[in-house]
Amino acid sequence: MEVYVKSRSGYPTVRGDCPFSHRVLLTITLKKIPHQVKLIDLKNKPAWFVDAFPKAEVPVVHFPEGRKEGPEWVSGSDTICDVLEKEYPEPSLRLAQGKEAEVGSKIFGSFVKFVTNADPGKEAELKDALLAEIKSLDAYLRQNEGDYLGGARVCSVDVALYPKVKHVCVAAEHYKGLQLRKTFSAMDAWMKAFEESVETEDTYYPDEFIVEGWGPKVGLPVKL
Ligand SMILES: N[C@@H](CCC(=O)N[C@@H](CS)C(=O)NCC(=O)O)C(=O)O
Repeated sequence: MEVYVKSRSGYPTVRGDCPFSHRVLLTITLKKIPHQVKLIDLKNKPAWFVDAFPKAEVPVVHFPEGRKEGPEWVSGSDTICDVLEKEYPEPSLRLAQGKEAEVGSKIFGSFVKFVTNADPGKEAELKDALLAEIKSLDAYLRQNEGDYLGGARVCSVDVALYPKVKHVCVAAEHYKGLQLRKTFSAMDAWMKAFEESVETEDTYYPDEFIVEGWGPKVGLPVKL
């Protein structure tokens, strides 16, 4: 299986900072699925990629000949992770309880609105909206038993949310001066557990990649 992910901004041969690609790589790594990583430079997309995928977004996965279901290209992290869960059910990343399904689901959208805001009159309102979402995640984790959103074992919601929350924490500190991990300690403990037990060299990228990636978008409303 080939996995196409974002390269580092300005470094086409280095794996980059896309939270959706990160989610797929985490899923593949947890499930120990044999794969090859291929990089796409989003500033210089190959013609075949743009022709094949109208949205021209990563991640994209290519299942080769020899797969039981046949060769196939699959795009979109939701669809990719659903297919991987079905075809590689062990270890299971299915939700443990169900109540964790929607936890933190509005954080990334609130963050994008805040970090790309160009209107000083809206700054406080957008900051408060993001803080309210983070506070709600922190409160959930505080009353939760176990290191992860569904309890003792990591599930697909942790794997989808952690990469986004990492972006939020790193970029909000660098560009907006918010120290979210220091303020929200239950969220910080969840992130530390994830970093120590789930993240590996094959999935990790340094904070500076995130800072570089968001730089051109800060204060510049963009459709993501
Ligand atoms: N809904 C998609 C979103 C993927 C996405 O937005 N990827 C970004 C990189 S982080 C992308 O490829 N953007 C295209 C571009 O920047 O041209 C998914 O879940 O996979």
